[in-house]
Amino acid sequence: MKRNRQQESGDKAPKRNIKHSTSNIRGRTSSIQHPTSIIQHSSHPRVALITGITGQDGAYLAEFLLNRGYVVHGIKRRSSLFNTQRVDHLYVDIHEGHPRFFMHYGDLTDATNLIRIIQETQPDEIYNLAAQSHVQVSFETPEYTANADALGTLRLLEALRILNMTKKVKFYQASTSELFGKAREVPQKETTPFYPRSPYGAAKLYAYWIVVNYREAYGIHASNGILFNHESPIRGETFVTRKITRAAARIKLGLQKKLYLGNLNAKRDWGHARDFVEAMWLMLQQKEPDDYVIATGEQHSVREFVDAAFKEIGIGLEWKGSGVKERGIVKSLTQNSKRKTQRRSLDVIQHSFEKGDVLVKVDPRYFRPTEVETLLGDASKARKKLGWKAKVKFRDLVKDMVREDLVEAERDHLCRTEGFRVMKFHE
Ligand code: NDP
Ligand code: GDR
Repeated sequence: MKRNRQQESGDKAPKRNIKHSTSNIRGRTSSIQHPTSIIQHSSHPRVALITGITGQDGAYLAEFLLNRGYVVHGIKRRSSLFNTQRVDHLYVDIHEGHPRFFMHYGDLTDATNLIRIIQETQPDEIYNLAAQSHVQVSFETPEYTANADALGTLRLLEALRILNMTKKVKFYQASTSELFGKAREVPQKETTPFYPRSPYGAAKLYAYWIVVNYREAYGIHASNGILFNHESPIRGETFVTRKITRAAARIKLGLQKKLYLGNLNAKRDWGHARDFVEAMWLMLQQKEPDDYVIATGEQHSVREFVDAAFKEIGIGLEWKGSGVKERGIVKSLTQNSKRKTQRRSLDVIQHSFEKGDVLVKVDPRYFRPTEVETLLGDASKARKKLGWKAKVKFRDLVKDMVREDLVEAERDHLCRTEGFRVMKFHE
């Protein structure tokens, strides 16, 4: 049986709400266990296999399924550093309880390993969330993106055929609003024609159609969730929303001077990841497989997101200039900007900005070779057939993200002032 440092030391990761798991869990160990260990402890709960378990959606979905009594297996990639921070709070030491959460090393580019994991775990439901998911990065790594995002999906579906599991397993594919790309109609729904605008979008287009094809050809219960952007406090730091909320928090505490962004005019339909993972599960509980748009139906620009995030920390911005010369300037400072932080030692921080200072600038490095300018989803089918509706509103999403990033910034500030090293992340 594989053992990890956590099992050897008996160090059990604290149970906590995933909302709070973003900031304080860096460096926790992983929880790789051999699947035979579950057979001894479980009666007959449903078994889910999640690819991309270490990502934003993987973490929320794992928590969601565990709360419903599932045994959850996740596939994680080998990495030179621990990459399980988002799910460490779900770990239960095998010596201290009856774990229902297990992770296996694997990769969507490795077919034999996927076949073995599916054979060993015998899932009832597979959620294929793993992907090179960054649109801009897909222009730098188009071949790898196609391999993982397009062929990776094919490998999983083929594994089901090879293992003769096409009738046993329900399959969820993480499809995306990026399929609509240069959108042909507003709002976008299941029948809107696709027009992807990036190697990522094109790879996901293949994945979408191969899922439809395997459903029709082999009768697999396979569904595409065409999800619009969804965010959270554990969103990857290089996606625009988290980049903004992190920067707002760090600027407030004097850890960062400015925020550099690309296309401020881009418009997205932003929801909360916690809401969206429920829709994934609902799709697999239906009698028949199908494809669904999942969205909030509300749209905002990147500029509006910046405004909302800075408002949360008490800074009113005004925008001057246009194109690459556009900048966000401090127009007003409200009581919020002086709001007490959680730690008294931070209350004495002197702001390093004042009215008239430029806090946001445009850097053309973040422009994309082809851009998706505007996306807005119509999720009426999901509402009607799945009974699903987004609960978290835009303002609450921004609030949630800024609040958690403030906690993280406070910790960094404290470490720095006490002489400890703070990680410097570069985009
Ligand atoms: P993340 O980028 O946060 O997570 C992606 C996950 O995939 C990570 O666990 C990553 O591992 C893993 N992964 C990447 N490449 C491979 C590979 N070759 N083999 C195995 N695992 C791999 O994405 P999200 O959680 O935000 O999104 C989940 C899925 O939903 C993705 O497929 C994404 O494309 C799609 N999607 C996301 C939307 C969103 O707004 N969040 C909207 C629509 C679709 P590691 O941690 O090691 O990097
Ligand atoms: P997106 O998300 O491309 O929609 O893909 P992202 O947050 O990266 O970009 C959204 C929009 O913001 C603009 N933008 C910037 N983006 C980033 N990352 N960094 C910047 O500095 C910046 N400035 C402006 C972008 O140009 C874009 O228009 C996400 C991913 O989660 C995909 O996996 C998923 O499929 C889609 O959402 C739906």
